[in-house]
Order: sequence, then C-alpha cells, then structure tokens
Amino acid sequence: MSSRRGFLQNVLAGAGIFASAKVLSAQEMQMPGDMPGMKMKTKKETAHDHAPSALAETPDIPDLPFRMDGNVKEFHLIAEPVKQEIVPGKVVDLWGYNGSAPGPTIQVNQGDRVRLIVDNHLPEATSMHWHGFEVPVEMDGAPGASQDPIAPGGRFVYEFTLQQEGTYFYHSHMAMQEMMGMIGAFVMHPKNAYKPRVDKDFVIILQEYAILPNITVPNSMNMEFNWLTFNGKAGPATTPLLVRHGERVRIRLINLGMDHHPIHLHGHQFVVTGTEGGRQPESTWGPGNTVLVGVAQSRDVEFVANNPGDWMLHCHLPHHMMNQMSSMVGPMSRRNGMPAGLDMERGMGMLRQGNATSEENGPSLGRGLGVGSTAEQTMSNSPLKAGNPVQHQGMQMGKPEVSKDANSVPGFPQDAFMEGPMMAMDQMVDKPENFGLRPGWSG
Ligand SMILES: [Cu+2]
Repeated sequence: MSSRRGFLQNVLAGAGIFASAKVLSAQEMQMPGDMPGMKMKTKKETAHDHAPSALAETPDIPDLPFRMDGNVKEFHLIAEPVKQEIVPGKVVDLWGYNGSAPGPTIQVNQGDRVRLIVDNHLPEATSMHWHGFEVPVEMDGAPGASQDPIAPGGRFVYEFTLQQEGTYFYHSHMAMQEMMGMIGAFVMHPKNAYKPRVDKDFVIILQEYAILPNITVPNSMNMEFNWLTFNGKAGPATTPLLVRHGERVRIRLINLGMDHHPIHLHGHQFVVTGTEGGRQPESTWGPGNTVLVGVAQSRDVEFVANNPGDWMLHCHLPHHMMNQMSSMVGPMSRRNGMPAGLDMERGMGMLRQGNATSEENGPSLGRGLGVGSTAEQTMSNSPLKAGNPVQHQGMQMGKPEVSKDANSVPGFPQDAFMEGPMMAMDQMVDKPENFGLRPGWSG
C-alpha cells in the first residue's frame, strides 16, 4: 500500500488541489472515482431526485470492504503500527488501521445495521470510539467509562443500527494514539441523496505530526508540528481532486488532531452544507471560501466548479503551509539562538551526535517555546518494565497490559502508562454524582 500512497512534503498547504484546466469529454477523461464500465453522464442526467448517493472518494486512502452476514454489514478493522510514506522517501512510523494512517474509509447507508470487529495488534491497549454516533452507550468505545480497553491481542465487536446521515469518523479513544494517526472516515449516506446532487464527493482527513530530524516516530507530546497531511500525504504528494467544468463538488473535511485548520479554496465560493452532526438546513448556507475545521469537527463544503484552472485547496495557517519549517526558521535567522533549551546549533537541528530523541538531544531539540526544553529527565511514562511503574500518591497503580515485545514497536508507549487503570484516582475525586461509574473510570 505504501507505493500507492505517496508522498508529500508539506503540508496541508498545497495539499489538495482540485482542478479542471479544461472541459474534457467523457471519452478523453477517465475519472478515478468512476465505476468501471460506468457511462459518463451529463449534468442533467445526474439530477434525479430519488437516486441513491454515489460513493464518496478518499484520495490516497482505500475504502474498507465489508461482507454481508444476513442483513448486517460486517467490517473488520485492525489497529496496528503502520509505515506511512507521507512524501516520496519519507516513511514514518505511525499507528493506524489495516496498514494505513488514517485508516480506511467506511461507507454505509442510513438505516444500515453494521458490525465492526476491532482487533488490537498494538503493543498496548486501545479502544474505538464512533465519533458522534447515536448508539447504545456500551457501543461508544470510551475506555474505562463504557467498556474495558481492548488489550493487546484482544478484540471487541461493536454492532449497532445507524439512523444518521453525514460525515462522521472513528478514532482511538486513547489521546496519544490519536496523535499517532488513529482515525478514519465514516460516511453515512442518506436514504435519499442530498439535493442538489453532487457529481463528485471527496473525503479529506487533516492530520499533523511532530517528527524530528533523523527519526521516524512522531513525538506525540509535542505541540508544534512540522508535517501536515491530507489523507496521510503532505503536499505535493497529495492527490489532486479532478473535476469537470460545471460539476457540483462536495468535499468532506475531517479534523482530529491538535490544531484547527482554516481550509481555503481558490477561485470559487462554497457553502458549508454539513458538520460532524450531519446535513445543515439550506437556510444556513452562506457563501464563503474558507472554512475553519476545528478539532473533532467535520465540515462538508459544496460548490460548482465553474472556473477552469488548477486551483489550490489548502490550510491557510502559514506554518501549516510548510513542512519541516516551523521550528527551524526563527532560530536560523537570529544570532542569539534559542530563547530556551540547548545551544543554538542543536536548537537548529544540527545534530552532532545521536538522533533527535536520543539521551543527548532529548526533548529539547527544535522547540521554539521553551516548553519541554530542559534536558531529558526520567519520566514515569517512558518505556519502563511492565509492572514497575512509579507510584503516584492517590493513584490506583496497576500493571498495564502491554505485549511482550512492546519496547521493540516503534512509537511505544503512547497511552499504556497514561490512561486506564494506571492513572485512575477514583477515590480522590469521589462525590455522590460519581456513584455507579465503572471502577477505574477516572483514568
Ligand atoms: Cu492547518
């Protein structure tokens, strides 16, 4: 899969470009989203009122196949470490699903009964949350609160009926794992296609990573990011969204990271037709060309591609338009070096020995804010021997469930020592309103 997904380099910027430089006839152009053998239709022919929705396309990310078990659509998701080539030659160690970060896109129809088998091939516990789904609480995937975390090697089977429609997503409900890539799109198509119908329907997941020089594992604790991706690719390795002149286009933007992203489209005005809660009433559709996609939100935008050209679609935060730049530009242009942390050369990322997260360089490298810029110290959440955690007063320290080879898995640990029973302090926060919650819920 890594050969298919490709490469990018920078950022949300430049990421998706959609464009149609000229009007192409059906014979001239084979669209990637077209079904084999499907005839190209004219605009008029696509405007049926009661036709079902066409599948959405997630460039660079596969759809998750399903099998029917009676009237149940059964999907199988595997949480696992993945190698993701975010730009050509830049392969990073992420955590995702079924070999991909973000994970494969799930598409269902309103009213479907679905079963989602989740296997945990990570070295630590995980849990799957169905973001915004109106499902029974025991299916919500909140570790500790609604279910036990899924142990390494374990499985949890989720099953529910979906009456909603819109752009949703699934993600690990372990905070650090989210920052390792563990999210995927979950599109619920309405019983009757939205009006007006669209000719093209795209999904783009926005993510960001802090990946320091000479290392392939993101620092999921960092608050500055140097690699920003659309569907797991940084620009220019993102895949352009190809549309024909005059087509109505929907783009479903999904954000689950640490930053908000104002996504801007050149050359057109769009309307926001949906959020993470589903379709919006048409009376709310005001024109715009930039939509802020906040953390944990989705936004559907629609527009008519009435202006031929190679148009940019990008996050408009300046640092998000660059890769590998946000931590380096300032120090390199000043004589006084970093305001905090180690010396200037190391602050610039000019490694003289070791790698970026070695003991020598520690967490101080390349940080401009001084946060975490002191020399590395022993932390209780570093790769300790299982069963030998540092006892914090008042916490119910237990033995975290990790796999035998956990310390050899790139990225470990993320949440193994941070969530769940390890961090629970039920007694310390005891109050009447907490009565009846599951033991260890406070973790
Ligand atoms: Cu951004």
